[in-house]
Amino acid sequence: MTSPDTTIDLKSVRTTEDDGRRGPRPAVTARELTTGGTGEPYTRLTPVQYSATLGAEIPDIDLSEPLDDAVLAELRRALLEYKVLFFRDQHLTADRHAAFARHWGEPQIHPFLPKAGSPEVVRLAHDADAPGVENIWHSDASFSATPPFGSILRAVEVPDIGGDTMWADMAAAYDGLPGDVRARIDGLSATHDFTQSFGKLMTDEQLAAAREKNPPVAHPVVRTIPETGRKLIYVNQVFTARIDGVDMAESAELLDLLIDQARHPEYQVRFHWEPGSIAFWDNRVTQHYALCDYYPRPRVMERVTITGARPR
Ligand SMILES: O=C(O)CCC(=O)C(=O)O
Repeated sequence: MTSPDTTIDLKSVRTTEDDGRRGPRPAVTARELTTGGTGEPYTRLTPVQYSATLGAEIPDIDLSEPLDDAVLAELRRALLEYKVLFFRDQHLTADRHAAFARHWGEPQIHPFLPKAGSPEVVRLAHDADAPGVENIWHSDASFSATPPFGSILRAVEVPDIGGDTMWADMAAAYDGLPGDVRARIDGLSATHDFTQSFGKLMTDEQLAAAREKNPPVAHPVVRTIPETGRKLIYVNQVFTARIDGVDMAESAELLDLLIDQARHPEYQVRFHWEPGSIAFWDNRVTQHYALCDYYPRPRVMERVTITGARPR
């Protein structure tokens, strides 16, 4: 007896939301992925796009020099379009780094992370004695009532191999959610809390003092970027403790599903650092993950975050 032909017809794989190919978690269905930019041309910058929906390098710019209003306006537009901007060969001092950040708003003082001299510059230094810990998807300081609008990270010392950082576009991820999941999460809020991350490294006394100044805060699960009107998934593995108003099982199920979206490579960009590299990300719409594949070699970064508004 001959065996039946088990070849499948790839045309039968539709780009519908009802895609049962890969089990219970939504997979990325085939659709056109774009940055969502306006299409308006750039006249002062020449962004070089890295990935389908996010990430662009901005060549031919010197961030140590004063920047005129037209360049700043195009940088702002590029940040909204590409969500993370990369710059090479900048070699800024910490002061000039903070001065560049001030173009976009007031630097936010991080309540817990070590500083590099000035209170607005966070220093993330890792080596054999202090292994990297940023290899988990997150957006910076979402435990704050007004989380940073943006973060500007500068490579101070980078390993020759490894130590890349990845970003995920949570607006593209929201767009890719099945309609029934979007219907479930629209209008929900979630509690964000530093206790489950930074809090674990504190003494009881430190924790009590830190909680007083940084109480748990509720943010919408679906956040909207006012400038673009784009909706995005605004929960992350590091700081989101629970979805409010549903039972713990449903909260865990939804958080698991939503946090998982950052892990789809279709929504990601990856950046390899060189001495003098800078990344400037929109901390509202992206999450990031710093690979810890360089241990025990040293890697030193400095970061300035820019105060944001209350998420809506
Ligand atoms: O060191 C990196 O590449 C990213 C650091 C990070 O996760 C952060 O600044 O929040």
